[in-house]
Amino acid sequence: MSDRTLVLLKPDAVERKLVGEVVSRFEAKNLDIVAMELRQLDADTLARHYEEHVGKGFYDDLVAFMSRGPVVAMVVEGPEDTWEVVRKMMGATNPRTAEPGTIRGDLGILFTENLVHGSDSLASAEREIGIFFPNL
Ligand code: RTP
Ligand code: MG
Repeated sequence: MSDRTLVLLKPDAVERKLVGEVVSRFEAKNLDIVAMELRQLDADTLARHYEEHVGKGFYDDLVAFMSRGPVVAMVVEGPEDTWEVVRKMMGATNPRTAEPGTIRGDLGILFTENLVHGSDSLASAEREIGIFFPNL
């Protein structure tokens, strides 16, 4: 059974021209990209996407960062547990402590500017795909 998750290549990844590098890693892992679009996010979309973080101390900085330029929104598909496979490839939230070999561990340094988002559960994946690609 195939299984999908939402990935966002954050504005820092686009600015630093790391889109190809990150997409290559997902392709090398033999995951399928079933949707992909460059998109400027607005405050409403971010409030839906990051609903569990609305009102937290870091939320305004997160929104400012996530809307400072376009993101690449993607739906990635694999055979099973795709959200978990992608999160493993992304590494820990803080790039400074993310393991080498992971996207964040290899390519990032700053906490907020951690290059990539991946859904954190199957339920989150379904919810987030519905926000970004409601017609899938
Ligand atoms: P994401 O949702 O972006 O994939 O990241 P994540 O699951 O690894 O981390 P999450 O806890 O969902 O946090 C979302 C983003 O908010 C920023 N953050 N800052 N200052 C802080 O304490 C703090 N905590 C989280 C990070 O940029 C994180 O990616
Ligand atoms: Mg998260």
